[in-house]
Amino acid sequence: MKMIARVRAYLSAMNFLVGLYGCSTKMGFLQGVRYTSYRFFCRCWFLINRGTTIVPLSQKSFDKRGWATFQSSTLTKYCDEVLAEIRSKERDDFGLFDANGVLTKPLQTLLPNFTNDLAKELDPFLSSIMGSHVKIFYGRLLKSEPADVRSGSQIWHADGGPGSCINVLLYLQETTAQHGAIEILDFDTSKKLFSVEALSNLQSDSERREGKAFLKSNSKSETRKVRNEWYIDYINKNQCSTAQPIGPSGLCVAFKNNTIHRGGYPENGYVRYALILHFYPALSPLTRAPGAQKGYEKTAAFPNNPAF
Ligand SMILES: O=C(O)CCC(=O)C(=O)O
Ligand SMILES: [Fe+2]
Repeated sequence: MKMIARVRAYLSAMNFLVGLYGCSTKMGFLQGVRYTSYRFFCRCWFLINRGTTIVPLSQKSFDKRGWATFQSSTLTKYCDEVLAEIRSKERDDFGLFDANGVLTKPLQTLLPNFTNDLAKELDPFLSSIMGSHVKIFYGRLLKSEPADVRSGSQIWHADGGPGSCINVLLYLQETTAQHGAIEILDFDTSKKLFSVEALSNLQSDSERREGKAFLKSNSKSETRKVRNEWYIDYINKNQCSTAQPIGPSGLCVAFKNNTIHRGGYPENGYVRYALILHFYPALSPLTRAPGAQKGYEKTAAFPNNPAF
């Protein structure tokens, strides 16, 4: 029985590591390979149809580093207008954001032209880092306010969706460290940390305690907390550099869904408004995405079908 459990643990670690290095995801090779194959298909399609205009270097460096930023005066203008609209709505509607700071109305009611306006600006940048056209799976508007302790996405974590997913955070006002700008660990270091964790799962608890490796707890939230402390320890001991992109309203921070990050923890006296969008590879340009009719509500953490 013990032997079977050991073989199972090895196979599961193998599935995890091949998924991580082959498909850039924590979900394992068996689940993640469909998304990576579809991204490959979209990249080939894009390459054939775009010819020489593609910039493969920006896609490669994005894959390695795990994040990139973009800004333009049009985006700033757009985000300023969106924030003015939110602030005016907030005056008459105290329930505009829920207890978690998520907008309670469908995104389109607040931003009717949101895809078309954003698409024109973001499409070239996102296509260059995705290496293909892109489409949106969901969008959420977040208002982050000061709290006594970090919780949820404010502690170090990786989202763990498909490796083809790019998260985009669009700041709706000038965002500094005090506003709770996002902090990101590069993808190469993130992968190293995930590998140590996967390999330490093969050890017994006492072996792990000895090696001071991260120790899983029975509760999910407790495990997240312990993992966060373990990440902080690793980052400090190894002097890993973490990036914290800050900038004017309209700054777009794109990062790999599986790279380690934390954010949205403003200091007292500060508030942060940001739009979070999840992008996936597509065969046609964003401006022609059928999602514009369907809306961008979050119905699941990630799509079941990569070709949604
Ligand atoms: O609010 C933030 O800065 C972090 C958001 C986050 O963790 C995410 O979008 O996955
Ligand atoms: Fe996250």
